[in-house]
Amino acid sequence: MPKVENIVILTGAGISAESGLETFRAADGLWENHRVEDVATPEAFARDPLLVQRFYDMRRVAIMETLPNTAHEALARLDAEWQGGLLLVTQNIDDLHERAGAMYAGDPRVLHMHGEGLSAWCTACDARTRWTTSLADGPPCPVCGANALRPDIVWFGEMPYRMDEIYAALREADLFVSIGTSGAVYPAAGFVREARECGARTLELNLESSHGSAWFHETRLGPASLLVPAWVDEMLGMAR
Ligand code: BJW
Repeated sequence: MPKVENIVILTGAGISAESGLETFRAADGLWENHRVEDVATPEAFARDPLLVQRFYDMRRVAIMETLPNTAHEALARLDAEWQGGLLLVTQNIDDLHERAGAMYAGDPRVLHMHGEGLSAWCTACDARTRWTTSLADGPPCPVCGANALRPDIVWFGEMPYRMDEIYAALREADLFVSIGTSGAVYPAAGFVREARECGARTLELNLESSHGSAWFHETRLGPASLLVPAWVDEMLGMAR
């Protein structure tokens, strides 16, 4: 492989599956007979805020009951030891990358493009507050007091966070690695194409082929808990 300096990693629900968090397209993507696409939208929130708040209350509890697995830990080790550029973009709203990174000194380089489950966003004053309890009871915003808190989540039809930063990193990347994502949701599904057209080598690690597999130079199939630590060993071995 040519020399690698800058790495961009994209993770999806598959990396947290072995920690016990269900993926979106598992269980037919249903929650209490609602399609996830019908809960995770601003229109759904406007129509039935309590339903949507209950969905995310449940997700918040699940996140807090879950632990990082060996795949999160391996990426945290790569982040701590990799001397070149590295950006870990996650579509996941859990904090398992951060918790795995807490074992190492310094802040992990993690960007949550679809928001964070343990954060509440006040649509009145725009403040974001760490949140670990229910939002369904309609608590006031701790900053401005308005009853305008919603989950700090990017729903369908909304702009994912920090896209400029992500595209800048993709343009500079020598290696783009996608882990445990189906490639069904844009714009994340288009990152492989962007990185490849800008000259990066592209690698996919997934349990099974995804919608975007044809765009990758290489696909390795298997569970993230095995594939990711093995790949990280390879990368750190190469750098020494
Ligand atoms: C394992 C494993 C193991 C299992 N080991 N692997 C038509 C065409 C193109 C786009 C659109 C379109 N119509 C509408 C759109 C836009 C829309 C979209 O993409 N819709 C699609 C349904 C087509 N996108 C948007 O609206 C986005 N905004 C947007 O586009 O703004 C405009 C814009 C334009 C241009 C530039 C920039 C912006 C917003 C998308 C927001 C997504 N939100 C969600 C829910 C919120 C978070 C939450 O509630 O948790 O985010 S949807 C849901 O899907 C969630 C996920 O982050 C996201 C991706 O899912 P992911 O992670 O891939 O999970 P799965 O379940 O799909 O796949 C799991 C994978 O793991 C599988 O491949 C398994 O094999 C694997 N796996 N176990 C390894 N052990």
